[in-house]
Amino acid sequence: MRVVSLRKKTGESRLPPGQQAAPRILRWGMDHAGIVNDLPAIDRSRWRLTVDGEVENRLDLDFEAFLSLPRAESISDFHCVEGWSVLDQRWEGVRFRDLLEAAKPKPSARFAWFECADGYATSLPMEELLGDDVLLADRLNGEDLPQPLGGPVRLVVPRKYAYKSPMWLTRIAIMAGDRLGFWEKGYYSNTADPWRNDRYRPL
Ligand SMILES: Nc1nc2c(c(=O)[nH]1)N[C@H]1C(S)=C(S)[C@@H](COP(=O)(O)O)O[C@H]1N2
Ligand SMILES: [Mo]
Repeated sequence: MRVVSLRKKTGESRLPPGQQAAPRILRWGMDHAGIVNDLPAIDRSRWRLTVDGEVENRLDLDFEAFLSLPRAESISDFHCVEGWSVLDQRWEGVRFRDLLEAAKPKPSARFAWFECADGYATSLPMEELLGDDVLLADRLNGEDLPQPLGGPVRLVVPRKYAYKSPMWLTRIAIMAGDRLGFWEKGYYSNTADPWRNDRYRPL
């Protein structure tokens, strides 16, 4: 009896198949999929985010301009494809759809390609990016987003495995067609749906 209620409290029933709840830690160099050995050092005062491609209004934002966009907050769970999940993460930042609106997408805009300061890249179809819970986050759990977790700004897409939540964002290219990201070119799924246990690319 005690074990059952404990599991409910820790939210285990909310976990997608094959996932285990874990505390949020600064995972740098441990078990995120880091592709470089050093943290990309990006000072907020030097940070820039470009939004280009299939848009009428190319954006080149500094941090101050980013902060002037409409702000939003979302509490969500975060699922790494390697099997750990962190529950109830409070992200604050700018909704992807509000940033997209500022860039005035052309009718041809169907995918977004995300580039990061460490050389990582990933992509998502537009319809997966328009939800209330999809944020360009600069704050997490009431603090400025720490650099090891993607600061100054990362994307958060809670309904996908976390390799679709790129850290240290530098560029968003809006595209008419898709292209495969860093892990998706290898054996990870390009659709990446935790609720369907959709971890690997079909052979
Ligand atoms: N730029 C960049 N973003 C990235 C990665 C990366 O290596 N580089 N790893 C991804 C993976 S696999 C995971 S699990 C999460 C880790 O996020 P966390 O540090 O908040 O746990 O970042 C994702 N975004
Ligand atoms: Mo991951």
